[in-house]
Amino acid sequence: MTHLPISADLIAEQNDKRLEAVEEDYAALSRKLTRNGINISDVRQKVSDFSVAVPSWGTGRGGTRFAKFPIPGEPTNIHEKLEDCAVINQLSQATPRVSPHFPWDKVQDYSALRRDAEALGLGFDAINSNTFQDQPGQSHSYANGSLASTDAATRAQAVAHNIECIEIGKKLGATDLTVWVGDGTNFPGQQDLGRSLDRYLDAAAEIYAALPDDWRMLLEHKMFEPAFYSSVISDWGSSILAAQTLGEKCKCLIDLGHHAPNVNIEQIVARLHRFDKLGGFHFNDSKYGDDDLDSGSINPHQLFLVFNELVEAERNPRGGFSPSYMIDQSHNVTDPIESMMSSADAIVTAYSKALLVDRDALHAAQETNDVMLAFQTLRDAYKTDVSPLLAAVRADKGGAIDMIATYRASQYRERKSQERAAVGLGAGIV
Ligand code: PSV
Ligand code: MN
Ligand code: MN
Repeated sequence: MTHLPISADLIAEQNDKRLEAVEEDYAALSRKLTRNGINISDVRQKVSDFSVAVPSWGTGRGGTRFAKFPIPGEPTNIHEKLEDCAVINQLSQATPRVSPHFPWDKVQDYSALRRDAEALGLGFDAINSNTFQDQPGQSHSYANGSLASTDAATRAQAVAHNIECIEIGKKLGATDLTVWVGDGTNFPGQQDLGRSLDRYLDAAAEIYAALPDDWRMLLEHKMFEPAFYSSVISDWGSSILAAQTLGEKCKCLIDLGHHAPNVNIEQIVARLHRFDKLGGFHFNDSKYGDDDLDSGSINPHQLFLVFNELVEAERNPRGGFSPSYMIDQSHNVTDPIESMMSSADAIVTAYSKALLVDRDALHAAQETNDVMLAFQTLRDAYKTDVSPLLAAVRADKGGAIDMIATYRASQYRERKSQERAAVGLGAGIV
């Protein structure tokens, strides 16, 4: 029995006001696609089947190391976070899973949490471990690294935490463990660059050995921060080498904010897929570094090009194709529910546009080196306004045509600000 947080009547009432306009625009889009030889129903089915997970940690106001500005009614525990995730999913109909982070998410009873999630129409996605911060009462500090620490007891503690995350994940029905470590150095000479990777690989192999058969370990690389001179798993090269060393069930996860400026991320997608190591994504956007801004807010074209490679990869699966899609964002100045609905929309938009690329025309232009035609084939798809299609898919599934307007009309946050305890001030999270 599901108990969804937003009234279905309110959604229907809000949709009624907008349905006629959506139907008109949808019919025009359908005619345009038919002229291009595309059956809109085929695209509609794929869009309807698409989903992306939301991060439990993204439901609260994030912050910077300078400050955090909480809003009234933000969640104070994992149960309230799930409730907010259910709002995002109910209105967007595109985010049915939550990716938790431990020990940030404090849980007494994992089976009860799973039941809670199910009652809200949610499941769990990749479990994120955390060995980049010390926790109260922890025996060994991560100040000098975790899986790559020079101290064997610290490495063992980091391994044990990751294995505990696998155990938690089993109870929650997850099948992926995402491992990001902040290990690295701030000074030349601080650590031996070769030996620190050796230590990381040995420790990671112990985690890998604890993976159930149907699980995957996703290695998330990041160029810098918190370490500013070198990071142990700094880039996709280090990541794929580690994943190949660890084994078949180890794949690479791309966080869009974790690269040097101007890096061609879509090419990284193609490379990882080529060697069957593309495991998943942390979607976000950035202007300067790992800004964790809303997906598609700065560079929606890059997001489209990433999805163009993903659609290409799906059609040419080689060893397989099942990347996990997750949002990883920090919402410092917006209501996180609104940001994540808008982000999910940007992600589904990029996917839908990538589905519209005339692949035969593109491949023919590539084969004959017709550069402009190849580029225009991508551009035609990118220019297409798919919003009526997305709105129709959402409405069909019980979601909102206008997600933000419907959310505001529901007064959900106002209600929660009466019910929930206030969140403290303080600096934010990584
Ligand atoms: C690190 O910057 C990261 O992208 C990892 O995914 C962490 O788990 C997450 O951010 C924490 O916000
Ligand atoms: Mn990330
Ligand atoms: Mn990050």
